Amino acid sequence: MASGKDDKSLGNGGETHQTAQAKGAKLTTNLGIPVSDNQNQLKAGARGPVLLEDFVLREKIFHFDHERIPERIVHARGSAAHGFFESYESLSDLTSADLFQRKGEKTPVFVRFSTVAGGAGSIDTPRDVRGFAVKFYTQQGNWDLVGNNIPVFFIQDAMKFPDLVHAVKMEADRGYPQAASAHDTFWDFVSLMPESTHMLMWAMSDRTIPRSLRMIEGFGVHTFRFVNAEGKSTFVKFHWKPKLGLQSTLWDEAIKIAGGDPDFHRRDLFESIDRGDFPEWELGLQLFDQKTADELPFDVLDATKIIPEEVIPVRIVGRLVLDRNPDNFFAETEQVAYCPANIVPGIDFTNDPLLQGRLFSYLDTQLKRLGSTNFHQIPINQAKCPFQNFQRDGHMQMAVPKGRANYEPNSLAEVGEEGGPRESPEQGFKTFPESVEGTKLRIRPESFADHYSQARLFFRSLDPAEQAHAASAFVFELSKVQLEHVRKRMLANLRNVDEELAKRVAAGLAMALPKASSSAAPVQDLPPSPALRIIGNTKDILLGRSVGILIAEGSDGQVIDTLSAAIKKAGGTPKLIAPKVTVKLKDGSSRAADGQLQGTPSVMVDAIALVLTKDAATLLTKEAAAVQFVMDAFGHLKAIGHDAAAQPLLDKAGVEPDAGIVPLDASFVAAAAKRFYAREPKVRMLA
Ligand code: HDE
Repeated sequence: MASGKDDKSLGNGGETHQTAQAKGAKLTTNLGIPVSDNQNQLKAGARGPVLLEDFVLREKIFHFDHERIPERIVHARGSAAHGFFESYESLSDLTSADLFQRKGEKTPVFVRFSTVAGGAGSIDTPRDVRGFAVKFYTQQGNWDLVGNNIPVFFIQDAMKFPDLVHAVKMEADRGYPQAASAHDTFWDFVSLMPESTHMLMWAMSDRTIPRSLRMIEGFGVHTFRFVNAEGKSTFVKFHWKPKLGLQSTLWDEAIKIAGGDPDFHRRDLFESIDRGDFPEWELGLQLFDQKTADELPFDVLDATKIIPEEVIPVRIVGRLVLDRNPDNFFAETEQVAYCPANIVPGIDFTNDPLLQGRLFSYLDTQLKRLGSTNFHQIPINQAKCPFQNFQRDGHMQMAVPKGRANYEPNSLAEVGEEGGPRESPEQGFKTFPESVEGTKLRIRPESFADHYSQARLFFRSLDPAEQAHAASAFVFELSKVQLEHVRKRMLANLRNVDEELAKRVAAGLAMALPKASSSAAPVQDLPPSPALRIIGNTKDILLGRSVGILIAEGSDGQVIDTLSAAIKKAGGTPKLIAPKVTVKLKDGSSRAADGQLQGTPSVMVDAIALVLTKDAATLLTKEAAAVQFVMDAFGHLKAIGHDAAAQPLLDKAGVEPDAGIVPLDASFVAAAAKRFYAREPKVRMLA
């Protein structure tokens, strides 16, 4: 009988066999034999051959040779953190799920964010969907809400998933591009799959180039069910709303971040938790019954569709706080095994054909990656409530079940032996008894046929600046597509979305507009949903943001300190950036910089301030990194705080005055949280 243990022993590396971190601990082999020399192999003579009997060497190299496990076929690149979910209220009228029964109840979670297409070592900022996977360790078992930062998906039926993933990943013959959808095979596939059009609109929007993982929304995507104690079912769609609001980068910025810091998001997440700025989201629910589902213009089982928040409002029911970094990346972030089929009593699936395929897939992938059916015993995957059954043995069995009872029913209790656990009709998981009947067939329902109306809804809901970014993203991606007929086919599809968009993309590609592709269902004009915008759902707060203060020899320490204090007071993080790691200030004192200019481009921060003497500003006009620092901040629509002394550098960088170019006073602190989208036409020719 396996049994769960208390919190302390789970997922936090607390109870491993290794006590290696203990101060003064002796280095040993895996079997506890003390090691006398960790520098040299056992040799026959100082310059002689190595001896086979060197079991210390053999064990060390053997273990090292097997350190890697297969990376995830998708979502390989990820970063994770521990935290908790706290319920704001009891939802017992809607669900019997234990975690939602009591106001203030805290449930431990482990959350992993990821990109989809790139390998484990790929960059953090490609244009890509972000995974948002939450494992709730509830008192009735683990519930995994394995979602994305986009509420829809590319395909409607799991049958197409391997094709989609093959198409987007590196091309089969050449092994590139890594972590990029801008290539022939991806666009070939999606242009042949009109159902992907809605998701493509999201993928080409700024949603896929987030500023921080702390500033993305999360979505369960599929329609799920809540089931209450009386067995009543309510449909539910899950939303995560970031406390810091939404914020994206600009494409040019995302590319430059990739060069400046390929670990940008991972570092940002780790450092924010490390300094106590705990990332936080609120859980929102869209709740509806069968009658409402029947009245909606789309099928709620179709994962390429949203229900606009304006149609069914999002009810906020709790918060998710990430307050602890993993102790060990491999043991936790790499070995965590999410599975949409991990569900708890009170929550249930629907017949969404994409969800149904996922329920099947994840267990397979975990077995392949983790190598044993006992992967649920790995601390990060283990339930934090008691668990017991008659499953036994298998590779890497860590539990030592006692007694004779490994089958049920049994009557061993009658002779005073342990009989083992029994099923519980009252508390056990019960599937919602939806009545189902039908002919076996392979078919897509008629109700899934409209592939363009919501793509149009999404595009028309965006702020004009976001529309321009999306149009330009299509131009960028399709300009990397060498197959002319694929570009044409995509343009033909876009004509069904929005004629203006199609024209802009065609113009950007210098192509003629082809005839619109045929549409399986008439395209409807739906009312726009402002909730889909990023601009407008951004929070202009410095909390969670950082400001780069460029200093150099002779800078005024007092100005630096006052500014830093004001930034900190507003919740932001000041970062001193200087041509050399230590700077001699005006009063002769030395100041250590947080980053050296060459290695800390302004894409690393949300706004910049120039605290320079006129001489330093003049000297820096000859330093490309300094000019680029200012030029990029301007080009990426960030606030620039300065005084008159910095003018030579501003002039060299082509900075023109606007609402975001401000003096080094309170107006800078207010401006530093914002992006100045009105500046964009001055710096960039968008489609
Ligand atoms: Fe996944 N997906 N997926 N997916 N998915 C995996 O499982 C799969 C889908 C998502 O941080 C894999 O452990 C199929 C939708 C996330 O560890 C694999 C289908 C959504 C993660 C798999 C989908 C997701 C995965 C690869 C179509 C958003 C990362 C490694 C039916 C709602 C979890 C793994 C983590 C991971 C299969 C579609 C989200 C292969 C077959 C839709 C966030 O099992």
